[in-house]
Amino acid sequence: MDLEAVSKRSAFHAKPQGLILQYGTAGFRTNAQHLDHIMFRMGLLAVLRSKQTRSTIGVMVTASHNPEEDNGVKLVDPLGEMLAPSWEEHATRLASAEEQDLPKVLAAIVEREAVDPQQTAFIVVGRDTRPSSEKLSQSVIDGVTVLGGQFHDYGLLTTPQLHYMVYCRNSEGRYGQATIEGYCQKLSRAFVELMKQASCSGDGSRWVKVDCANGIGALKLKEMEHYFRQGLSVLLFNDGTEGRLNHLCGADFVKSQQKPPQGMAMKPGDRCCSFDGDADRIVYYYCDAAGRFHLIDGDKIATLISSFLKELLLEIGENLNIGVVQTAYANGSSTRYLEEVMKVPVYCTKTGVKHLHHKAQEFDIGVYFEANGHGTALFSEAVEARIKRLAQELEDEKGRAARMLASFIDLFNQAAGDAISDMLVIEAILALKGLSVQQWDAIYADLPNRQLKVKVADRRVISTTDAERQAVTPPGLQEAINDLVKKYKLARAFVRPSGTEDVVRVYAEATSQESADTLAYEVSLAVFQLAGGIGERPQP
Ligand code: G16
Repeated sequence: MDLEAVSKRSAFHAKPQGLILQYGTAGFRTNAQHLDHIMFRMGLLAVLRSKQTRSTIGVMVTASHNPEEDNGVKLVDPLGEMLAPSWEEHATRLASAEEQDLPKVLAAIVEREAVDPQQTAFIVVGRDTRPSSEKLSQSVIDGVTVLGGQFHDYGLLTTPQLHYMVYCRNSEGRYGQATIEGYCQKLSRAFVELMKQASCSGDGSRWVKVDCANGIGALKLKEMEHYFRQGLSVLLFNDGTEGRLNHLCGADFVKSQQKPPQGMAMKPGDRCCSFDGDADRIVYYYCDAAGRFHLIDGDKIATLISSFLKELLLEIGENLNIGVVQTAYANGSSTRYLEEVMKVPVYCTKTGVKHLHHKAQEFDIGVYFEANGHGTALFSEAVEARIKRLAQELEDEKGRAARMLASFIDLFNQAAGDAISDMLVIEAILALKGLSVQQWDAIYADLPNRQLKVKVADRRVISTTDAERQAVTPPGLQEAINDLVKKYKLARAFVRPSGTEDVVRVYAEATSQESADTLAYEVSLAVFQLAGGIGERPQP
């Protein structure tokens, strides 16, 4: 490894003195102007990770739900998963090294991880539609090539498509073909197969309205729709031809504001959904006859999916162990419904798909969703093989259920939460069960809730425990939250520093919207006062 060449090349991607960024919930994220050196260095790190694992590693340039002027980067590990935690630490160290220390930090990672410098490296790169993404992905490639790595640049991709490509390449094609064509065909074939089984919807008359957040999801749906048109038509809104990315639209806006995106024509009862900026999250919604907006978030998606999978297993006669994984943001009603009515074990992890994904891998079938609509279902290799065998062997109703489950296994993107794949899964389940969006929504009633953001000087002053449900520091904050929560019936609240934005997030839940709103405001004020709030004080 020619560390001198790295130093020379790095001068073209010089780190601004003193700028320290951390590998957060989903990689590095900040204003795109500050990211050139990070991109170059993540190209370097991807090469080391690829050499160490002797596998293809992915690098995705995106800031997902963040505003258009931000950008970000994350590395994708061999099975399409998020980067291993010990390597996140290397990433932060590498990103923080001043120019003159870069060779030393690289050499330390090589030694610590026993990287064989002679080993070849292969990196795949993808990017979202942000104006800054193309140039930043070139900086990644610069980092890859200076360390002698080979690469394939997929150009514009959704984040989950890049995860899929990495998984395909490292499974020697067992998971699928590592091309856009392969992705479209695998998912569409499974979807169309399922729609043939739906009595009233296999005739091509089914449609759904999709808000694409003015992002990559629009391009990729347009590219893919002819593959599945037989089963579903998609009417695209916020497709990027006019508005700004994630501005007043997209899954994050709809979930956090609990209102429809701008730019979508919604009639009462229309089934609508929103993707986020890189199409790894999805939420559904509709308006009732009185014009009232109803949100169907990741918790209800998890409930629909896990109950349907359970029904299929019952029909096949297979007793497999299904678990659902959520985070502290999961609505209390969803957890109660899953545990008490559906009798499915529910686990809570820290925010971040990486945490949920690993927990979900512990089950035969693990369904994980964050309330914000980020999630998927995972099937163990043994379960996948068994179901696919049963699909061929069994006859009658049992065989039909096994074949449907086999198709669902192919339809889920098991590398990462994927808005396109999840939308097709949801549409297939609704069609097969003959459920309207209102009937789905009525499975249980969400507890009213509110999410707010508070600006503080340094959000790292807040640390948490118990899957982020309790604040450990600063002193007195958790006691203050406890006292506030006590004032309301069946209420709960927590705070945590965001890993993707420079804010502290506040969540409150109560039996009425008014109580949830007031509690969220009061907790925000406590954060502002005890954790060094800056700027405008939270307003009621
Ligand atoms: C990312 C992560 C999600 C997480 C979200 C918000 O989503 O992949 O798991 O829920 O950030 O994280 P935080 O609250 O720490 O800011 P995305 O869609 O932006 O990639």
